[in-house]
Formats: sequence, C-alpha cells, structure tokens
Amino acid sequence: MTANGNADLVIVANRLPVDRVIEPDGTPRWRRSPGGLVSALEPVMRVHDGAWIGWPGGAQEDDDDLAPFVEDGMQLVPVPLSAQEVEEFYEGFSNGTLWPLYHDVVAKPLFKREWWEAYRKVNQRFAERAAAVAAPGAMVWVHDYQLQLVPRMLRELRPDLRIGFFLHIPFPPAELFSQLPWRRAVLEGLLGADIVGFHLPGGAQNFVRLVRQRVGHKTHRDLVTLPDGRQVRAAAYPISIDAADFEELARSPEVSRRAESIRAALGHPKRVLLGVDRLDYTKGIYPRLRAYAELVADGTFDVEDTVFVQVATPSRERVDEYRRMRDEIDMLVGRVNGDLGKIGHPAISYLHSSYPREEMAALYRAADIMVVTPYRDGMNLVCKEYVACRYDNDGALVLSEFAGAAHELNQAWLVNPYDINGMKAAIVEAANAEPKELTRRMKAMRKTVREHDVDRWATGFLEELDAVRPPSRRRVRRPAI
Ligand code: GDG
Repeated sequence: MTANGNADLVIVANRLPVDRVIEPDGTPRWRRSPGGLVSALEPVMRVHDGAWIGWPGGAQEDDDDLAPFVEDGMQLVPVPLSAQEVEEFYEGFSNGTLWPLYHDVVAKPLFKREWWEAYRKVNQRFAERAAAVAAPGAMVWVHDYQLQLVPRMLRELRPDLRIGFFLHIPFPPAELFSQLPWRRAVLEGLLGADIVGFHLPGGAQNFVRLVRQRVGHKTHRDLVTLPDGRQVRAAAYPISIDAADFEELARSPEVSRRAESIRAALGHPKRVLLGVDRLDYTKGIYPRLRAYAELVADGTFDVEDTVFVQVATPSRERVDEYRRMRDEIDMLVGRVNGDLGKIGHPAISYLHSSYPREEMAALYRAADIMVVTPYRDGMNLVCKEYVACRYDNDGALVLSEFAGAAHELNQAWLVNPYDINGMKAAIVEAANAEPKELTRRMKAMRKTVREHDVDRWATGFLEELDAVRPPSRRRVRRPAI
C-alpha cells in the first residue's frame, strides 16, 4: 500500500518501533519494541494509513533484506546505516555533539567536521524515504535531534506536504547553541517544518530568538515568517505517558505480587528509595547517590531498614563519555557499599540492567520515595510512570527542577541536583512526611498525569498540523526507494 506513496501520515524517527533479532537458526526477524511513542501513535497510524520510517538498529553493510514491510497494520520503512554512519552520525554527531550541547553542556560537546557530513548525508536519506512514501498533501511528523535537517530537505523534495517536527530533548539557550559551527544550517533545517514542537515554552522561545538573531527572519511571538511568506510556528507540547495503561499494569495481581517479593528480597525494609534511568551523564545519578550516601554516613538513615535501589539501564556504551561515567558510578557504589554496608544490607542495591515493563511497574510499586535528579532533562517520563503507578495516592517524588516534568509536577519535592545539601534535606523531608501530606501531593500529581496523557499530546500536535493550510502542490518529486 504505502511503499508507492500512499501514506497519509508518516512518522520519521531515528528508530523503527521494531528491533531486528536473529533467531538461533540464523534467521532474522522483527520484534516489536514497545515504547510510549509507538503506543501513542498506533491508533492514529491505523486511522491514517500510516508509515513509520526509521533505522532498524545495528549496521547494515551489504544487507538486501531491508525492504519496507507491514507489521500490525503499520507500514515500516527501514533506513539502513553503515558501520561508519553508526559511528559518525549516531554515536558521533547525535550523541557526542548535539546531546551534550543541548543538555547545558553537562559534558563537553565534540565538533568534528566529518561527523557533520555524516549527519547531513543520513538526514538526506531519511528525507528521501519520507518523500517516497508520503501521499500528496500528507502529514509528516519528524522526531528528535538526530533528524533536524529532515524538515527542510523533505520540503525541498515535496513542497506539498505538511511537516511537523518534535524535539524530545531541551532546546538550549542562544549562548550555548551558538557554539555549534553548523548552527544556521540546523535552524534552517528545522524551519522546513510548519510546526516545530518542544516540551517547554522556554525551548520554543530559545528557538524563535535564535532564528531572529542568526537567520534574520521576522518573528512575532511564536511565529516565524519566512521571506516567501510561509509561516512556521514554534510551540510547547509537553509529552507524557499512557497513564491508564501503566496504572492497569500496576494494579495487576502479578505486578502486586512481584512488588511484595522485591521488598521481601530487600529484607522487608522500612523504606525503599528508587532511581531508574538510562545510564546517562545528564540524569544526575552520581550526585543523587552521593547525597544518599552522606545521609547513611551521618546516621540519618540506617542500612538495616533503608535501601536505595538504583536501576541504570545500559545506554550508548560505545561513546567514551558514557564509559567514563559508568566507571565513576561503579566506583562510587563500590566505595559506599564497602564503607557503609552490612552483611545482607548494602546501602545501595545497584542494577546495571534493563527489565521488562512489568518489572518496572513492580519497582515503582515497591518504592516509597522515587528520586529523579537530572542535571537537565527534556521531560523525564520515569517520574510520570511512578505517579501513574501510585494508585493508593501514597509514595513521594523527589524531582529535579531541571527536568521538564517539574513544570507540571510541582507538588513533588523539587530539588537542584547541583546542591547536595538541598537534595539531602528534600529526601529527609520526603521520608518524614505525614501520610496526609503524601496523599495531598500525590493526588494532585496523579490528576495532572491522568489528564495530560500521551494520547492528548499526540492528538493535540497532529490536530494542529492537520489544520495547517496545505501548501501548493508544485514540484512533487518522489524518489524511488
Ligand atoms: C528522552 C528525553 C523525554 C528505562 N529503563 C528501562 C525502561 N526505561 C524506560 C522508562 C521510560 C523511558 O525508558 C525513559 O524515558 P525518559 O523520559 O526518562 O528519558 P530518555 O530516555 O532520556 O528520553 C526525555 C523522552 O525522550 C520523551 O520525549 O522525556 O527528557 O531525554 O519510559 O520506563 N523500560 C523498560 N526497561 C528498562 O530497563 N521496559
């Protein structure tokens, strides 16, 4: 159906919603990788005869097995990357340049010209795939920092399309963004879209200001007017989770039993603190564990009745900065447990592993205090998942003010992750809060998460994109894929 250009809605994202797995007998097969984005978009994809374009993961040198295919009613279009492109486009420019630059330069971004060239080339490939599958006048929704040049490239190929872009990470202030040698090309890439979406109004404002300063276009509030009269809107669309689905999972007898067995395995402690993050230097795992260790060392918490469970999901392990950080955290956990743990009672139960969704829900159910302390985070879904799972209106959330989610979940104990004493005080306050106080805060946060779920996010964005006046249908060039 859609491989010949019939898709009314095209999602363009770095990854496909499936992973390529090789069976023991050597046959490759596709396995669904469930995530918030795909479950939010699945219903609209079906209604719209949708297609999803993305990298299947891994390196595809001479692979001829990557033709578009249909899975669960969705047309999936793999974009292959060579080993060199994985290194230069994905690990290099996306995760070694843009990721740290957009997260407050928490780590030093590397600016390498060959990485930029790979980024341009791969973005062009994504744009060509999208141009080939989109129906005339279709909506195309491009996602995230890996694909910022796609909107412009795609508009050049298909001026008839309505193009939306959403950035899942923060958009930095002009002072930081301006370090990027290719800043103007990135801004112009994004301006190919009709709507450029961010988590927070601050991101949209940073973008509009940069467009005015660096590209010289006219701007008024959230609107940019291009020389040809076309208008681009920059606005905030805070992402969320499928709250009802998470709550249902948390209420299931299996998850409840598993939550109890987690607490039993921890020795029935009085108090369980929990951290769940991709092992990423932006997530503030180190200062959080340090703050906790100091509270154990000074006797505020006793390892006999309190434990901190930290799940750190392996991530981007081939990028140097991630390897260094993993070593630092390994050392910290080893030292803290060596100095402060007792037989059968480590201060920190550290798990460098990834788990099924059911296990995540059980961990959220088992935890009295969820500690989420990124130095900078576009939104942070983990804290919303915790809130969705606390259907008894209990449990405390300690949340960094530098996570996008802090703008919505302001009944959490908000902390500055750079202020260790401040974090310690907030954790102690949360640990000693009266049940009534916990209920008051959790009830309010649950209302927010329930009312602003991922479906509302996706539908809200797409309705606005749908309302964009279809541009003229001159020059419809559709490259073959
Ligand atoms: C980016 C932005 C923004 C983690 N470990 C496991 C697992 N997870 C799931 C969590 C959560 C998701 O991964 C992580 O989402 P976050 O939002 O916390 O963080 P990023 O991965 O950095 O996401 C972020 C997001 O995009 C969306 O726009 O909020 O700011 O950085 O859903 O539950 N899930 C399973 N096993 C694990 O071990 N099943």
